[in-house]
Amino acid sequence: MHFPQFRHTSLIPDIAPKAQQSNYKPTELHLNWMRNIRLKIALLGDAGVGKTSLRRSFMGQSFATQHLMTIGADFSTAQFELEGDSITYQIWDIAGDQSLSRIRTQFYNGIKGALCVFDINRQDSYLNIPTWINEMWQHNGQGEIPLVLLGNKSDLRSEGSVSLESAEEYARQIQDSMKKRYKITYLDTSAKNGFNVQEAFEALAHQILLTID
Ligand SMILES: Nc1nc2c(ncn2[C@@H]2O[C@H](COP(=O)(O)OP(=O)(O)OP(=O)(O)O)[C@@H](O)[C@H]2O)c(=O)[nH]1
Ligand SMILES: [Mg+2]
Repeated sequence: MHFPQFRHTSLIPDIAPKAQQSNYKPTELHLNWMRNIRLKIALLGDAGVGKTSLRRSFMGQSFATQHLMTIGADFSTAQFELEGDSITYQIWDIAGDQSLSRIRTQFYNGIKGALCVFDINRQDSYLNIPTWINEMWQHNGQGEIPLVLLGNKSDLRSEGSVSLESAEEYARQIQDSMKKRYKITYLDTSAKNGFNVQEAFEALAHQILLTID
């Protein structure tokens, strides 16, 4: 399985030192540089839905069975390639606990997109999604920005879970309600077994790239 690599420094193309030589003429290959794109994104949703677990899974880190509540927000970076571009995500994993609601609005500033997560076995976390989306649109500084809706813990799907059809219909409703014409995707995910985790992070980057192209 391919995992994104941690990067804490900016990505500098290999040929940069060569380009500084006075007799250097760029070849066709060198002109075909990958774009290095930095994107600040947020993970949001109720406490315990699995935001930190999804982030850890995306970064190839092990699954932790206990819930270690995030305080405020966790910041990390991850680098991966998508459609010929090199993407460096700056991920703000925002605490879902309601007692932290006053401090978390500051973390939305400048984000380009968000993964909005609920637990498919907790209706309350599903019903709270509009509150999260509105809060994020209100505080990111650009209004309606791309998002991907995630129903996590799909490894525990049972009869009483939020159905795929309901969640997909809800994603369509969000899309129709927006002034901007973004596609809102819904994905079932499992941080436990990795189902759709890579796809979720890539789907968000894909949508964001469409807005900045
Ligand atoms: N079975 C299963 N359990 C999961 C999954 N994702 C997370 N969990 C469990 O759910 C609990 C909460 O996960 P976290 O990732 O800490 O949740 P969070 O959304 O970051 O919570 P806050 O930081 O408090 O906002 C932990 O016990 C995880 O092991 C999943 O996909 N499947
Ligand atoms: Mg967390």
